[in-house]
Amino acid sequence: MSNVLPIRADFPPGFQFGTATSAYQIEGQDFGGAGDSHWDALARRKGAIQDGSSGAVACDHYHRFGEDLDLAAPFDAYRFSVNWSRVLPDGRGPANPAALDFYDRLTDAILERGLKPNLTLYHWDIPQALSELGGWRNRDVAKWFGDFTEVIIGQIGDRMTAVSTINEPFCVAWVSHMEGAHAPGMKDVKATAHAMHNVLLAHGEAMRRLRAMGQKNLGIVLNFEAVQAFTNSQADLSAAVTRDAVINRWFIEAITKGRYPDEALIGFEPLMPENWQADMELIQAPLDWLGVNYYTICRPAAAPDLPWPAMTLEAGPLEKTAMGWEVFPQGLKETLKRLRTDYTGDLPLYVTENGAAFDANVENGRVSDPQRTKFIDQHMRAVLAEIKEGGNIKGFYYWSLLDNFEWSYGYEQRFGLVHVEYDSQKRTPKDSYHHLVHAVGRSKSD
Ligand code: IFM
Repeated sequence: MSNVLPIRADFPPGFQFGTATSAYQIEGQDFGGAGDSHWDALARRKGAIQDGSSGAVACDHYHRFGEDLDLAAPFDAYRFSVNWSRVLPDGRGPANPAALDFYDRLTDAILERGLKPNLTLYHWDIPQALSELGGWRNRDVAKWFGDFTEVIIGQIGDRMTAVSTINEPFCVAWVSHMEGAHAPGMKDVKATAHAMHNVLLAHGEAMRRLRAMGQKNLGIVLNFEAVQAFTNSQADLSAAVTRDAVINRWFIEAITKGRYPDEALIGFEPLMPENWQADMELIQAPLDWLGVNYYTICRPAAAPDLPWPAMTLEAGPLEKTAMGWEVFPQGLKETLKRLRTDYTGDLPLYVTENGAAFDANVENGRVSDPQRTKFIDQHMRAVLAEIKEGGNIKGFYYWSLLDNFEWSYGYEQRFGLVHVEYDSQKRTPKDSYHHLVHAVGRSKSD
């Protein structure tokens, strides 16, 4: 096989290659005594999930994790999450022994394959019992999440290489409470303002508990997008500034500078939880690393008739993935550079998610997906360009190891390096998987 991707030797020594997954998207909520999560509740709402599906079975990873980890094994690290509603089916109170046992066995299986476990504590599966108490809108979520953190870290923390608190707080807060696209499916600016703050408060509280437990190598995973105004009109340019403040600046600015951007506070200030300023010290807890998820570019256009933030996101001219997301690798380079120069300096950064959905079927035992390989190539080169300019980028994780439950898109969008045929649960590594293993897999080029 010839090399079509940058190879391990192109990256600095010790650079970590990995794949990423999340619990609700692959495990199968029906198994092992998991409680109802707010995604189960949303999936019961007619029309909420495009193909009417849920995470009930997903990739049946609960039973098939050995086979899946064999597929992850050629890389250095494996990023996965623990499902809050599996560990604490009612959100609080007694832990589910089957869940603790499952994550114990999963951890050992990761280690047995020589993979470094990179654990995400929260990847969107808050128990429905807590969602009914207000979920991320309720300030108590910080205590609930802190307690959950202690339970699961007490069980598997001793074997983790790295731990992050929350995956993509922007999606937890904004996409879920403002756009209504994710559970709990709300469209309410006050709920969003509270969630935007409480998700950071919960991060800060979890960091405090993790440090107190002596857990090492702690981070958070934020998602960023390139932002370009749809046109050069003053109104669109100003919509772009607002969008940038909400998606790209809100979380990192709170964590590294202890403040929220004025351009976002304009919309949120009157609705923020009382005395939010007093929480900024906890939120600013120092990180050991930052996870960066990057997929695409967005193009805000002013829409003065809509309520704040009074904008729509328009399609641009670039090549698109099956999600309709434009392919813009330069944005990854710019994001990493901006983080270095404006926020994180020399802090280690990991690209914890980058990937693309493209549709490709199994034909004669093979899945041909050249667009995905090209996408990976372009984004790996963007990382290399930033490293060359002095960026302290320590790793690159492809999203995702497997095709899986893509939230409100159900099973219709396929991000995996490995194709999953959901009826039979048969896994077929795609061509992109073979290319990536060939380029950076441990057995071939270490
Ligand atoms: O599938 C999601 C993942 O759960 C979080 N980051 C983006 C991915 C693709 O949409």
